[in-house]
Amino acid sequence: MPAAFTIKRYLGSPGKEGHKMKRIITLIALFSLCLVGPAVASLWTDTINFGPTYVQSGQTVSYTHDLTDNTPAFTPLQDFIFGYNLVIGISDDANDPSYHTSEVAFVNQPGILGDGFYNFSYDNNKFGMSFFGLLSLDLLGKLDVSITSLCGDFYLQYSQLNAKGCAAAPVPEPTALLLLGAGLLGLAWRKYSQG
Ligand SMILES: [Ca+2]
Ligand SMILES: [Ca+2]
Ligand SMILES: [Ca+2]
Repeated sequence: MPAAFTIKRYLGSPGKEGHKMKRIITLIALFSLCLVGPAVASLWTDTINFGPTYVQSGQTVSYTHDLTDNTPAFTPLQDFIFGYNLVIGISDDANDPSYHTSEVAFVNQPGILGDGFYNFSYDNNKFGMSFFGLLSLDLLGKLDVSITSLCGDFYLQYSQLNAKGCAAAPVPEPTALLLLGAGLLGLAWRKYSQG
């Protein structure tokens, strides 16, 4: 049944006082929902290409994923992120094949939960989120990461941040909302007083 027809029938059908009040309250509730404003499910992705960058044994490379300069941009305290992952591409330099089994890279994020050791299967490795990483993304739109070679040397290829959340939807014109609200309330009141 089309929504417009449902509302028309809803307002037009006779009923007892209690039912009418219920309808009025429903309409006011619908109007309030418009004022709060809807949010749109969003995915923000930020990829840093390192060129690649050569990392020698014991060396640390630090970088920051910044979602505030992306298109569309993440706006802290307006948009909201509830989850993310980090995909990091590292390849071996192939100059020291005897070290392949012992090379270790440590990936460090804010907090401890998202930290981990790179698995040298030379595939892209995925790291989960940490609480402090999530906090940093929500408050600043940024995530600090550092990669340290604990043993061996390799090439840092890229780092990709995938963040899931809600973007604040554009807020409708206040005048239009007031007109809509006044219209609905007027209509509801007329039905109520007629009954
Ligand atoms: Ca960025
Ligand atoms: Ca950490
Ligand atoms: Ca190596």
